[in-house]
Amino acid sequence: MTVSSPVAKKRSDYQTPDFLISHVDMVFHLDVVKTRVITTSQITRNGQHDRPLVLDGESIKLVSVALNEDAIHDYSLNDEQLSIQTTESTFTLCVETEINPSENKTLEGLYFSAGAYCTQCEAEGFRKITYFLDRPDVLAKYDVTIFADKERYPHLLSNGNQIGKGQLDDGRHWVKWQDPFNKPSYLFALVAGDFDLLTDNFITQSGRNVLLELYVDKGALDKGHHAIASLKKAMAWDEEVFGLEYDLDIYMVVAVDFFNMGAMENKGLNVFNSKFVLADAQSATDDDFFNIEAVIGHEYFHNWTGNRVTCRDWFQLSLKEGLTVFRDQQFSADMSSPVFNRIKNVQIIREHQFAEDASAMAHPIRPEEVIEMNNFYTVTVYDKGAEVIRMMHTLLGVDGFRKGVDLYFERFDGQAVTCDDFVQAMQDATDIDLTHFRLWYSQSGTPKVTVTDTFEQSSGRYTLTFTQSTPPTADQAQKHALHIPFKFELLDQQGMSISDDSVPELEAKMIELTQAKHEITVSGLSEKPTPSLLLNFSAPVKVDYPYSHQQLSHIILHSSDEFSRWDASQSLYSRCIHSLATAPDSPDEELFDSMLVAVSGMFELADSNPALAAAMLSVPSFETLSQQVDEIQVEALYHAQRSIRNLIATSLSEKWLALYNKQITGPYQYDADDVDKRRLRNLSLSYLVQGDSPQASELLLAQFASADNMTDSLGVLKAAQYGPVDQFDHLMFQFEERWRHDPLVLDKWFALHANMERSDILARLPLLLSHEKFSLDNPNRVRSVLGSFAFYNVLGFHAIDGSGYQFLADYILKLNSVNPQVAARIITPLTQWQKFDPKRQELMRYQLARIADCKTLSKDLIEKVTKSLNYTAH
Ligand code: B3K
Ligand code: ZN
Repeated sequence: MTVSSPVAKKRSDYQTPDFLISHVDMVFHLDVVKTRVITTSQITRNGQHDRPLVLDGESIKLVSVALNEDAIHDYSLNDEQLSIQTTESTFTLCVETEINPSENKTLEGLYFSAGAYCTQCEAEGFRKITYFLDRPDVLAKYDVTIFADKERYPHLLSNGNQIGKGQLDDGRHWVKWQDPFNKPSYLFALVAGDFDLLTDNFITQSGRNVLLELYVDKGALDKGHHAIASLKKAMAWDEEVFGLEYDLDIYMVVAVDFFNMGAMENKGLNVFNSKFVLADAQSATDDDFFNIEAVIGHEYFHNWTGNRVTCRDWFQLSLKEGLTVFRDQQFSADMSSPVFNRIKNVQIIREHQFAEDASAMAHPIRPEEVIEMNNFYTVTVYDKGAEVIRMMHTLLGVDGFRKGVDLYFERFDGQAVTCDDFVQAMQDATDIDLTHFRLWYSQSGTPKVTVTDTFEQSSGRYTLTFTQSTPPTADQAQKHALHIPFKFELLDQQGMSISDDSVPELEAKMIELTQAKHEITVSGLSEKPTPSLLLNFSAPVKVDYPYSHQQLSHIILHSSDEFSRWDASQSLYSRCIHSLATAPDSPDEELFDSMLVAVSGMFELADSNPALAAAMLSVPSFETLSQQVDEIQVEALYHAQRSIRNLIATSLSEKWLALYNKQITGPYQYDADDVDKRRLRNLSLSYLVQGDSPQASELLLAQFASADNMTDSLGVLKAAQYGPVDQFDHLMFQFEERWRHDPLVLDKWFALHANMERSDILARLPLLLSHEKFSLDNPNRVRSVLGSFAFYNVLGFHAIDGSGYQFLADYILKLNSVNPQVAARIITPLTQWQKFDPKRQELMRYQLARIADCKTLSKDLIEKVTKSLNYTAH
């Protein structure tokens, strides 16, 4: 079936704006159903032309328009634009609009939820507030005055500095804000509500005092300390590593419960999903603490990479997102374990970005065409974008990279620019030619580097051949060779890294691949070395080399790069799992034995490098394994993964028990040592339950009863998933009793249920959705039930009768009219049908077609469903 779709915007069609806006004065009269917004803009015609002023606007009521203070009526208005014909070249435009914030469930524009007003304008939400040139290359200074009832909304916030406030006789009050920095409309923010406030301060490197304010739900003040501490760390880190100092006198963060994504970097007034702010030992896991630090950092880092220098148009999104993700990754690595962080980054790429490349949504990190911009906040733009920045960091070196970033700010501070501008600055600052490298911005897909080698015993000559190719993607048939910094080393039989100063690539431990094929030769070797390839995942590519399992074990023990030791462990597990999936009746005992010997050795690392040990002792996820095969055989692959885990669990049960017992911690503290211990403890516990260890049940109950923190409580529930259903249900019941008042903890409970491997899962999901605490209006809830099920409940979602797909499709149709952005996010697993067997492909496409038939489908869903249904492999 072929369905038609709304017209896409193309990157190549970019035109400079016809008009510029230097100053905006906004007045908000807040009301839950009838908010009035009066926007007065100083506008100048950009260049010589007589085109009309065309302003964007959506889902708002136009009340009046005045040009230079005279009311006008001869404008034209449609669902998306207000068009005004004028001959003036500089003028004042006053537009009054009316909004219904409580009806706005899209959580974009101005909305009212849980008793507070809040805005979300990126990417194109400002047009749901007023008619405006809602594009990132129109930068203006904003004054904002907010009027609202004082008792219900004591805090009235917007960007910049507070410059006035007052009280009216009717119970309302007002506050006026002024942002001294030019900004695009997507960085505008307004929040009004009754919050508890946590304050702190930070002295910048130049000695300025910055007031830090964290606004949280009433009663949640104690859960804000980690976020504030993280913010201070991020501010200090950016000064130290990039020389970047905060530029306003106040930095505000507001935590809200209803939010479409993680957080938003509005100038001086970040709005956060409460999930990435609130934490205490009892209710938040170590991962939550980690994520809060990372997201607080990410939004803070945007102040320079995104706000001071922003994007010319939305196709350039990776300019700010790829760079800011790279910066938050470096920050997290510096705050905790670099190798553990690198592994996490790479897992996201392998599980999700490679899957996106293999699907109909494949796009380069700088997309070429877009229907709904919100669909392009993707793992490709963000995480592959960060990998592209990381490759430049590798090619330029730490100092070269810093010089490039310095030049970028020197040239472009206060401007809206392109990805090309960024790369040019990196090149000009270092004289390193990045012409070829730029192809990473326009070419989509996952490159594959195939490595082969030969060794001549008689002469000791060893030749390594690297061949790169990128398979065609849904959006692009033709691919070219990329500039790939490929790190590697050669290990001798003692596990030493071989050096030879006549082979510069070997000395540098890196070869820059620029053509389809490269070869290097090393002479005088007495034995064939083992190549350890793509050290630290130096490029977002797949590598193919015919490793023997002895070679993998050798790398696990000896590579000088910790990431590669982990990577080799994952290759070894993958090999076992795929071999069992393809031949379940004839297990390769020799391979399995050698894997078990390697695993056994990993326990030795638990004391000296616990973070690495924990990562190495975990087998690859189903999602990672799926990207290693051409066609996913759901049951075979899933059960093979379970069997290999069981084998590791049962064969090494004594070691797991000893490891469990060794992880002794005092009262909860979020510090690296204790985090490692809890990680190893809970990993051991889950293996003990999987291996049906006689102590398992007792350990689960004891840990559940004694845990003083959420990491250990949740560790019990996760492990209990592998044990008897009755026990799991019982623990879940107790957990719900204890935590039903806490929305963030309840999300974890919902997610655990939705992920459960059980034959009656499709009958249980409706129960979850009718739970009194479930609401389709709340994105966190939707993600925890529907998102967890679709993304991670492999057997339930992919049930061969199609019931999982149908279930998701039913709810996507419901969500379509509530929150299209969230609906378009959770449809992703259904659009990735290409790698499944023909029967499942048909079932998935059938549900997509059902969704496509909806007459009122949002642009967000039309774009994804259409692309997916029209997908043809090149
Ligand atoms: N810039 C925002 C994301 C906006 C998403 C709009 N659909 C958060 C971030 O990346 O920091
Ligand atoms: Zn971001």
